[in-house]
Amino acid sequence: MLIKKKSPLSDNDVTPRQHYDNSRALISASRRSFLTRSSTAMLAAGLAPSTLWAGDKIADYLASESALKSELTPYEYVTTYNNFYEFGTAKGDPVVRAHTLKTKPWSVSIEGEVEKPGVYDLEDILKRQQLEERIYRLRCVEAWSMVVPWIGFPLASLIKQLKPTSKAKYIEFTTLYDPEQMPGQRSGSLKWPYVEGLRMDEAMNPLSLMATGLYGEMMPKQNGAPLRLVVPWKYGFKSIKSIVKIRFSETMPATSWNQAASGEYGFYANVNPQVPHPRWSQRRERVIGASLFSPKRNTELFNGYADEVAYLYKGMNLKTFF
Ligand SMILES: Nc1nc2c(c(=O)[nH]1)N[C@H]1C(S)=C(S)[C@@H](COP(=O)(O)O)O[C@H]1N2
Ligand SMILES: [Mo]
Repeated sequence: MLIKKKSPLSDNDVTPRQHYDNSRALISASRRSFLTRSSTAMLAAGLAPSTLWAGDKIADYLASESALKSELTPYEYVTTYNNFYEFGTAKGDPVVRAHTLKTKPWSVSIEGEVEKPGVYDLEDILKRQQLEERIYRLRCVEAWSMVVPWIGFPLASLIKQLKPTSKAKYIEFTTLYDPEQMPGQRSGSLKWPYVEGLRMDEAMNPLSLMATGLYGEMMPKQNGAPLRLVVPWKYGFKSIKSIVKIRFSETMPATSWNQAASGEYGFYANVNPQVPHPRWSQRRERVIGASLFSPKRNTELFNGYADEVAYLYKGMNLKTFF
């Protein structure tokens, strides 16, 4: 069933950041009832508890979210310390260079094993989604981390509307390719365009978010406007920015960092302190925005989201499938 609700964030209606705290309260209130209602409906439909959030899992997530509020990374860091190689490889490059990205109009091509392929205007996609706030930890494979209040909608909600066929086992995302707008694509720092992917059950997990904003505002360009993925239990490179194509496929997609160095960056890329990167440990993380003298944080299995996602990897060797 489609949720036909106008998105609370339209262009002429951007929440000024000084009002952020109020708007956040509103969004989270509607989100809470939304989550509760949808999970009850899924239970009523007899879906297996492993594929959805039972009531206690929602409670777990909401509890962890409220704990995260006190750890929010300041807006200034979230929007100036970025990885977005399309605009250069230094952390400070995207914020000064991403202004050349044209985010309007924006369309997303839906392809592959799906009943509703086609090129969709982002505005039309958003009209059918209920935006909500999600406060998530973001753990980069480079061993630093942030806590970001995203605005977005569950990837599962979009997938259900697009109706993948029974052959669809994976979902592949592609970033815009346009060296005029993305000057970093004139260099060979990666093979362009940037591609990422998930297994279908990972994509359907309620934590997988399509984000359109942060801190109550429209997504800044350097953070992947106008539409990016956020997968909080995986290393940051899975959370692909500025998405123009979503493809459903029977086979595992060839993803950018895995193609660039398959011994260093696996397809799964689940945050795991027990599996070191070949060139550094993953046991600890530098908290961006914290004092230089603060101790590092201990990295958690699945970035702290094990209760919500561990079932996806039951029986899999996480050292082999890193
Ligand atoms: N298209 C694209 N998406 C990308 C990247 C990139 O270089 N290009 N970098 C990834 C990495 S390594 C990280 S850690 C996150 C950083 O997101 P942020 O800048 O919003 O914190 O974006 C990910 N998504
Ligand atoms: Mo990253």
